[in-house]
Amino acid sequence: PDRRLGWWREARLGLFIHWGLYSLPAGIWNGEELKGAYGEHLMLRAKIPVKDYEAIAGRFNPLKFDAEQWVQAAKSAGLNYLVFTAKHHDGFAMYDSEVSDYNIVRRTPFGHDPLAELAEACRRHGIVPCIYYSHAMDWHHPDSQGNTWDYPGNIGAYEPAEEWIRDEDKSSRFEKYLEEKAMPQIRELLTRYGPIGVLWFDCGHKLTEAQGRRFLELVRSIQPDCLVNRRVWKEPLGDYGNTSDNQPHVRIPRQDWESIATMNDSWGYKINDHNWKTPSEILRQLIDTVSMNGNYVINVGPTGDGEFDSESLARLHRLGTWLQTNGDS
Ligand code: FUL
Repeated sequence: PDRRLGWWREARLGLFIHWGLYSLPAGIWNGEELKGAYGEHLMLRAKIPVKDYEAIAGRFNPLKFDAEQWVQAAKSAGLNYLVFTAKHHDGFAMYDSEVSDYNIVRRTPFGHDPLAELAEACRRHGIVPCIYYSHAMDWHHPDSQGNTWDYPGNIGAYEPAEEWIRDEDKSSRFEKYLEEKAMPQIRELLTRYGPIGVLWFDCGHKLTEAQGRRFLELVRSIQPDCLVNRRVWKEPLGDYGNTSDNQPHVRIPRQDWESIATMNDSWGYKINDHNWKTPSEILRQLIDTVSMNGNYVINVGPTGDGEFDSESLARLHRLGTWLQTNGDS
């Protein structure tokens, strides 16, 4: 594990990027504002039918997307790795996937593969490219978890593994989703974009331990040096632990841990989320985490046009200037 963790312990700081179809409605659906939930959870919270959610793709044309600019922003903020949402819970792949045509290249007028462009830009600037993948939940696939409004027989968004595992139909259909979509997409992600620093899994507590292990082993078999966070299942699987979302002060009593934080309340862009942490609050979280030997990953949710909004940019800028004056490199 030390061989794998070496670069990560040194890197200390990362940028999380939550970008997907949800970035376009930005927390508003049919004129109604999504309250008290993350922007990227819009589909679940507003119970948007697959057909209607799919239609967002037809309007998704982020012409301002510029991988070079995003990576430059991370670089000048002093962040050393970048975690990009290749597929979030909505099931839409933000890369060119042959496993499922429900992806940015095949379904949107934009037609670029942002992951390919980001991975290249990262390598040019010495930033380690990492991939977020929602392996347990997929609200688009008829056999996965979470979407019970289109697929009433499905595993519910908050149904623990101990419950659905006893339901033969639910568990065999969920296996089908794992075999036909999640695992093959992980394989694509690890064979097409060069060496990946971390495969950042999410909500693995919704799997059985055996399923968690299969994902871990899949990653190991393709890229043995790629790190896997514990959300692949839960303790003790994986290389390092994460705090709960936005709990930077909760230290995980292990050597290797990572705290993840938003700048406002949402990970995905939400136009009416103005609850921004001040630059000093963000700095304080960073310092607290690093002083307790943790890694700190700060999030930006780019807009549906493909840009970092000005509030996020201002905060990244502040981090960069502080680190330049006070950092050790
Ligand atoms: C959570 C997810 O449900 C959020 O949408 C976000 O991706 C966060 C980092 O992890 O579990």
